[in-house]
Amino acid sequence: MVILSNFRFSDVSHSVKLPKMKFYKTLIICLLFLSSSLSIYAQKGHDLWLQYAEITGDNLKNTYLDEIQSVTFSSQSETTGKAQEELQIAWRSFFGQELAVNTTLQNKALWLATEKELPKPLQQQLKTDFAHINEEGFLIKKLQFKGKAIMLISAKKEIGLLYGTFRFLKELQLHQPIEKIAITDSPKIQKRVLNHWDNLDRTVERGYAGFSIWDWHLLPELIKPEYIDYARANASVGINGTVLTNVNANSLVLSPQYIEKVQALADVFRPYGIQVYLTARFSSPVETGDLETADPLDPEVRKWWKNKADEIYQSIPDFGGFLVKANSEGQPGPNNYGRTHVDGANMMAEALAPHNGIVMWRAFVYSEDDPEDRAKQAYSEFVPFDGQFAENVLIQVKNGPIDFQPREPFHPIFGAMPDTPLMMEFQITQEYLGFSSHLVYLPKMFQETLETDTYTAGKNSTVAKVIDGSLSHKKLTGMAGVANIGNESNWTGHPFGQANWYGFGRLAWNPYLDSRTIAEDWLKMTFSTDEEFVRTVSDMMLQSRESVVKYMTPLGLHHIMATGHHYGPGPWVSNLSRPEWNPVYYHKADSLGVGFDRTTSGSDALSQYANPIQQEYENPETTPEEFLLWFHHLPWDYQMKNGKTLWFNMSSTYQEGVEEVQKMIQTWQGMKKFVDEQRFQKVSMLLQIQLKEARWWRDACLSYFKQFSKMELPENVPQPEHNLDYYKSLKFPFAPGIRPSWN
Ligand code: GCV
Repeated sequence: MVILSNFRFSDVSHSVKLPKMKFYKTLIICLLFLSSSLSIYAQKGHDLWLQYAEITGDNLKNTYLDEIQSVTFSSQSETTGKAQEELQIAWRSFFGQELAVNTTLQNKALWLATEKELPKPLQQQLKTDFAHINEEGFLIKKLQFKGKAIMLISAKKEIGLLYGTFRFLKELQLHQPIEKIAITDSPKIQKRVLNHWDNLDRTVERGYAGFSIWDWHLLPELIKPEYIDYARANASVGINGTVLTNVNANSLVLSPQYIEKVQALADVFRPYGIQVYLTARFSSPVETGDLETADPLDPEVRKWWKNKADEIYQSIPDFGGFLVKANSEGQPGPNNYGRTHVDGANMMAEALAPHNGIVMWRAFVYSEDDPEDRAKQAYSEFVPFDGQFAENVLIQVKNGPIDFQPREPFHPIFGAMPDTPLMMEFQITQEYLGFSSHLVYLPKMFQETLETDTYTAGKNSTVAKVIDGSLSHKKLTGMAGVANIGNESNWTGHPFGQANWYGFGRLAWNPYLDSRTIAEDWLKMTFSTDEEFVRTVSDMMLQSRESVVKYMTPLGLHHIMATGHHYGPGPWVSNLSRPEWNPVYYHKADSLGVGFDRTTSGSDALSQYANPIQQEYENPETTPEEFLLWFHHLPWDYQMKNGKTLWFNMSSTYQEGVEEVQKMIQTWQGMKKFVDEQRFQKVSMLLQIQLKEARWWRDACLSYFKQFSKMELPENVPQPEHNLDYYKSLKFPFAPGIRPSWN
């Protein structure tokens, strides 16, 4: 896109020799046409939900322009400068004009002022509003001040003014009548962080949208405009932190050479209220060659981390802290020295504490040497440490106990560590949900986890309450999302992948939001405010998550994806060195039935949940059917609630999933008039890939499981296109997102 927009007619015409002029003229005209149309369309994708589409309705446009005739800033900071820039970007795009900036407040002005900058009487008048917001919150209010009609955006801090500005602009994007714009809002979670699994060579682990957006080689000198757009997009939904590097960490990022590069990014993000964090490889003191051990109780090691933290803070005074994957999937950690997670996390916490930095210590641990059900291991390892972590440690827990599956029950750690701040980790990148070629609206899934009752402190102890700290009065709170962003011109590959980034941000700000509202807002800002379009496409988005569960892992099946890259089905895989990496470990299909018995007669993972979950799920008849095979091993002819067999239900659910994708295709075709050609075509083509892959999933899984069930497919389910050997033979050595060493 950048190349095309820099393309100049004169550059080409001079280099063309006369005899070939006609041919080249045609070529150039074609190229120009292509370049202009491509850059317009690519721009739409690049602009995400900040399209600021022209406001055309005369009434609406005139009211907005009449009510807001200028803007006045009481504070002049880098952050309010960004608010000003954003207002101008929006005004030009909405109305084709600049918004006048006045130093003195005029009638019909937008006024940005922090609480302290407001005149005393106004502070007094708004006392109750200010009492309701926190340090990052804001209020937007229409009021009369000294005979002037004012639209006030106020906050305790400058960052609140920027968030308020983005919210105000969102209201305009949603075509909200100006008299209805009255908002008081604050984030309910403190650390709202993207986790980039980006490597220093710019590959992205589980990344499906191209290479990393961080151009390490050219940093710190080259600051790409994309970095600013990234910051704008994040700030617009309230994301206030970014972990730049992969949790499978490289200690090089802690070297002075890289700290300088990180500093350059931190400088770009700071005015947008975004802190940078790094992943810290536990063995760094050894790998840098400085020490012979990384034992967290060794005084030299502790000093090493302290010095490292001091060094980073010298360059980046608002550095956020470290994210650590320790003793997990081959990463080094305190266990290597006979020490515990508490020893490791607290050592780093001690180094960061004087600078107000935090440690996000991951609870994603399981071991090949532990014969225990993998779903139980993290709980068994972490819950006994409840209350022992330092104050500036957040334990980062994945939403479910296995690994970002299309559907998992909530992680039993939520609610089980009342004396430890727990941070949610969602995966926005679709490692197990069709990569960036499947349209799957994830906020629906995130909401499902957040609103689930853990019952750990009686009824209504939802996961959201654990995360926002309200269940057990936590001071430090957080939510992380593994980013789905890459250097694709539209950031996420699939145009609908943007909704997952957007939705993550909205839920991190307020984990009680309804995913339908989020989808509707996103559609209006990204595509069109047309009612028919928004209703139809939001229905499709909300259904999409259930569809992927149906055609990949219905009824509680899980982790039956192909090896390594996790692309496509692989329920037959049984030859991997670690038992819990093999799909057969999870479905346990045999002639007697299918599913993982996690009740008292099996692994007893259920005992990690509170009652009534334990009691209800102990019995297959009272277990929600979407989790049936997660908790039970049942005969193929087990009778389900609809009176049909398990095999019948499994097969028809796979088929339903495929049919739902067909329906999505039809729905999308009907939306052509609302969407620009480029995005319309891209989504259409991707939906065809999704359909092909949904059929592949259905056919491969049913062919495989049929060997055990020995039962016929229901009439409405077509016979698989190929035999099982064919599906088993498929290999994808170059599927994206894979760690080279796992290939
Ligand atoms: C970054 C899963 C993924 C890995 C990922 C790991 C984690 O196992 O497949 O790629 O590693 O989760 O979350 O640490």
